[in-house]
Amino acid sequence: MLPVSLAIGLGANLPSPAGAPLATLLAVRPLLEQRLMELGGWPRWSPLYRTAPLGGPADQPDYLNAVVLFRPLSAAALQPSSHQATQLLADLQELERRFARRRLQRWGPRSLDLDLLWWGDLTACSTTLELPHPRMLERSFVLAPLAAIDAGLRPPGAAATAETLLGLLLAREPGPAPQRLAGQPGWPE
Ligand code: A4P
Ligand code: MG
Repeated sequence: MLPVSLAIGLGANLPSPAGAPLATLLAVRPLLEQRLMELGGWPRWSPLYRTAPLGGPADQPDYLNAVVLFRPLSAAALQPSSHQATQLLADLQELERRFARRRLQRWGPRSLDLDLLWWGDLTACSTTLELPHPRMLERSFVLAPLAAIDAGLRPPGAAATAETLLGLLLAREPGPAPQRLAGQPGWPE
């Protein structure tokens, strides 16, 4: 299990100015990495997954999903203030806007979604920021990438590892499991 960390979930199922969802995720990866590096530390990227849409309109396209797990080096960066977390979320939303994210309906299709899953053991419960992300443990599109980074990882608030939670979820959830994509230039995992 990795020590306390910061995790961000990425998702896309509509084109953006960068192109198809794959092009969007390839383009946003270095920008997100640059923002995280300001905290000092190193990122671990999950593989990309093709996932069936969960919730929202019935006819939306499949998603591409991934997670980046970041281990800050300094103790201070592992104990963020809610102000720092709010600032990071604002920066994630600015990135979403750069890739033409529009909010038209809950769980609707999107060109780019960046969710702050957790940051250290910070808890927050406002409409603008909830931490840990309240639905992450029920989402195979979050758990599969997390388990691929580290099968022994236990997300904050979870009673079991990401891999165990994923197995339980897939056993009771109808529909196709997240499909891991092969590594490629720009996304080698
Ligand atoms: N917000 C509060 N806390 C956070 C946080 N920790 N991270 C607020 C990100 N945002 C946070 O977000 C709505 C509001 O949540 C924002 O104003 C923000 O300040 P949003 O991105 O507009 O809406 P959303 O992503 O549709 O909502 P939500 O509740 O985060 O949805 P989920 O649970 O992330 O589900 N199916 C597949 N296969 N793959 C997907 O990626 N994504 C969703 C969204 C549904 N189905 C999916 C996927
Ligand atoms: Mg979101």
